[in-house]
Amino acid sequence: MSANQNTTPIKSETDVVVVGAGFSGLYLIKRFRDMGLGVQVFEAGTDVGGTWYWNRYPGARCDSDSIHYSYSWDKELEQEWTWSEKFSPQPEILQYLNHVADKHNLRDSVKFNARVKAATFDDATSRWTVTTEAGDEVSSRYFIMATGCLSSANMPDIKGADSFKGDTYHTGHWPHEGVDFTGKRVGVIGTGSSAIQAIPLIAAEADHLHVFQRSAQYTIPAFNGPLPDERIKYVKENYDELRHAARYSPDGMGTVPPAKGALEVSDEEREAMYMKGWQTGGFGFARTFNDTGINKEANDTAVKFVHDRIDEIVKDPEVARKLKPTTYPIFTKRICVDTDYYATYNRENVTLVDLTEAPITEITAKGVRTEAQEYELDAIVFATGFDAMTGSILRVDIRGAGGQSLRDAWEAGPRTYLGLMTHGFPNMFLITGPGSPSVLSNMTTSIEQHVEFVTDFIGHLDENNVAAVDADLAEQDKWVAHVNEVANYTLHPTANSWYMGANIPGKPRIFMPYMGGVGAYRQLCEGVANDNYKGFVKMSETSAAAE
Ligand code: NA7
Repeated sequence: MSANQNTTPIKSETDVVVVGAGFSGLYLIKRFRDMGLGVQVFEAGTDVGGTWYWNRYPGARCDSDSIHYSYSWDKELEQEWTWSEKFSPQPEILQYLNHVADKHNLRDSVKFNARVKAATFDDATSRWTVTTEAGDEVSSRYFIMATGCLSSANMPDIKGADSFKGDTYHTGHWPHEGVDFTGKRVGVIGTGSSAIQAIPLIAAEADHLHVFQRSAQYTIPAFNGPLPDERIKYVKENYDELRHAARYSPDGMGTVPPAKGALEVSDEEREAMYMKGWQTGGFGFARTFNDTGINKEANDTAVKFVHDRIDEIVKDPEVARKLKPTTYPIFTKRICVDTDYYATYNRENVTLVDLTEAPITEITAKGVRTEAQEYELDAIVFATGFDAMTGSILRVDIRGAGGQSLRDAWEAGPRTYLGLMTHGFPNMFLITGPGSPSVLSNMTTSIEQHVEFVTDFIGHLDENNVAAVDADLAEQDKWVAHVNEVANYTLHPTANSWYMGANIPGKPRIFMPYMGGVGAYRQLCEGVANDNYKGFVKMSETSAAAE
C-alpha cells in the first residue's frame, strides 16, 4: 500500500502527537490504538521507515542480527516473516516496516511530508500544540519524540562546498532511485559505519575512488550470508525464549557477557579467542573479553589484533599504516562491521587520502582540495554522519513549562530522567533518548521497552486522572550523575566520538547514552514503575477528576 499523501493541513485535537514513523512511531500507533487513545504521527519522509527510509546508500545494512532487529510484539509476524540474511540489508528492513504498516493499517495515523517545526506546552491546559512546516496544528495531551538517534545529517561546513560542479550526496539522504557511479571519479568524505559499508560497492562501480579519511576506524568483518534454514526454524520455534534473553541481556540481543579478561589468559589463548570472535563476524569480536572496555592495557591487546589483521589484508604497507587507528582505544567509537572494507584498498582504482597529513582546505568547482593537492572528482559522497541523539530533538523548537526552550535547557548537554523525560517539559516523552542505552544496544529491543514503558505509564496516569507529569529535578540530576559515573568507569569518554557529541563543532562534550546495559536498565525501569513511577512528579488532576 502506498502512503497517504494528503496535503491538507490538519487542525485538530487528539490524545497524543508522535514525531517520526520509524520502528518507534509505528509501534506507538499500535499501542495507543489498542488503548483506545487518539494518536497523530507527523513524518518528514513520504513514507514509513525512519532511518531505513533515509539511509539508502549502497551496502546499507543493519549490524545487529536480523532476527533480533525486529518486532517481538506480533507473534504472527514473527512466524510469517523470514529474514534472508544474517545482517539484513536496508531494502529488506524497509520492506518489513512497510509490511507491518500495511498489516496493522498504521499509515492511517500518519501525516507524511510533514516536518514538525515547533511544540509548545500550555501551563493552563496541560496540552501541547504541535505545528509542522506543512501548516498542520494539532493540540494533544502528550507529545512524543520518536525521531531516532541518528537522523539529523551532519553536512560539514567546508569552504566552497556550493561551488562543486559535480554531483553531491549524503549517505543519510540517498536518492530513492539509486546512483550509478559507473565511469565516475568519486570522492567519499568520512570513514564511519556508513562509508565502510558503501566504499567496497562504490569502488566496484566507479572509475576511481578517493577516500578522504580524517580518522582511521576499527572495523570487524561481518561474514554476512544467507540465514540457513535450520537457523530460521530454530528461531521461529524459540522466539519467546530468545526475546526474553534479549530483553535482559546487556546488549539487547541475548549475548552472555564474557567471563574472562584479556589479561587473565595466556598470549596463545588470547589470540585464539580473538580469532574466534573475528571469524564469528560482527559485534561478537567486541565481546571476547570483559575488560577491554575498561582497561587500556587489555584494550591494547585487541588493538594489536586488529592492526595485525590490517597488515595481513592490505598489501601496501604504507596504506596499511594509514588505515590503523592509533589515537583512541578500540570500541570507544562505535565499532564498524564490514564486508571487504580493508581489502578494497588493494584495488588499483582506490586511493586513501590521509587528512591527518593534509587536511581538506576547500571544495572547488572540480573537486576536493587538501593542503597537499586538488583531487578532481565527478561526485562527492558525504559519509559524514549525524548530529547524533540530540540533533533531531533540538531541531524542533520545543517550549515547555513557563515557555522554557529545550535548546536552553540542554545548552550544556542533554539532561533527562532515564532518557525518557526532561524536567520542565511536562507530558513530553523521548523514545531512546539521551541517558538511555539506545545506540549502545540493539535498537529494536530498546525501542520496544521505551514504547511499552511510556504507553503503560500514560495508561496509569489516565486511570489515576493525572493530567500532567514531569521528571523530578533531583531524580534527574541523580540519573545524569549516574550516567556519567558509569561512562567514566569505561574508556569510552577518551575518544572524540559522536557518543560524546565530538563530531559536531560547538556541541557540548558529554557522554550521551547509558552504558549500564539493556537488562539492568530494564530492571531499573520496572522498579520505577512498580514504585508508583518514582522520580516522576504527578502535577495536576484531569478536569474529569476535579468535577
Ligand atoms: P560517523 O560514524 O559519525 O562517521 C562520520 C565520518 O565522517 C567519520 O569518519 C568522521 O571523521 C568523518 N567526518 C565528519 N566530518 C568530517 C569533515 N569535516 N571532514 C572529514 N571527515 C569528516 O557516521 P556514519 O554515518 O558512518 O555512522 C553513524 C552511525 O550510523 C553508525 O555508528 C551506526 O550506529 C549507524 P571523525 O571520525 O569524526 O574524525
